[in-house]
Amino acid sequence: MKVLIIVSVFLLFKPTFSQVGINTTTPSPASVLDISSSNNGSSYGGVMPPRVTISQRDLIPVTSSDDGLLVYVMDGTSRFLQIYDGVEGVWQTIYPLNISLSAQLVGWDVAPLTNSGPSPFEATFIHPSITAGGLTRGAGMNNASGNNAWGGSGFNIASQSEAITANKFATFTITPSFGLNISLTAIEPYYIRRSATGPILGIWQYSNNGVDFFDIGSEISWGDILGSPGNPHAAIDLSGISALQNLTSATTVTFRIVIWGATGSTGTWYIENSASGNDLILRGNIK
Ligand SMILES: [Ca+2]
Repeated sequence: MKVLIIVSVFLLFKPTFSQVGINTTTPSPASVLDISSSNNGSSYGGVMPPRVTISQRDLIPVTSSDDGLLVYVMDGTSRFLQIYDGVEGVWQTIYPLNISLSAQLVGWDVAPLTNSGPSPFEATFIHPSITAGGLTRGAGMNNASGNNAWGGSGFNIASQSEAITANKFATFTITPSFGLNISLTAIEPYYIRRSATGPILGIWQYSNNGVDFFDIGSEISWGDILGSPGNPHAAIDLSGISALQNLTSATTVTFRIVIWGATGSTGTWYIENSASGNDLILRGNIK
């Protein structure tokens, strides 16, 4: 393809302003480089950014003055544009607008777990638009012997406020990636299994600063089904909670499930393996 490069220097103006046009003799006055896809109206092309693997990208000797440097990362089956963020000192992925509505942001599959699972139990799936902290037992929650489930014991305490004081809760966190806007929509339906002396009550809460927690909905009765897969619980709608909408990377949301009302210290509570895939799922809109 023929390529025309026109450099026009406007000497009449101070300071001088140089423009380069490729496939055009009339680069936009607003541009320093104006690339036309075609110079003949029949053949068209695009701009190819530098293509690198992640290890090749990491060989680029970037400094804070390289704010805005652009590459196209091709690594395994991953494909994404990245721009160097000279303030944070990291490569940031560029996402298209409105990439997903009600996407799965984070999900846990408890099927492979033994002895109530690890703490933290890192998520099975984390959408690239967020970072997530794993399911974590509060200091007042103990390991238990249940398999194919995540949870524990130690919920023999009488009320929500006492359970909070005694750290009888499970938590996880999510933080939107830089440059994205995320609105949380729902926690998918899930199953809870408990033992005969296990906790009977609980409540979901959220916090946007890790300190001040707010109830989501009202107190939940965990149910009387003691065998697998336990008791079904309805989806939790988050779309009406304004503090969980239009989140940015400046905010880490902590979810907390406060649990109480067991009649024995070894009474158990588990998020049960109830689906072939993830058993606890948080959804949200990403743009
Ligand atoms: Ca599962």
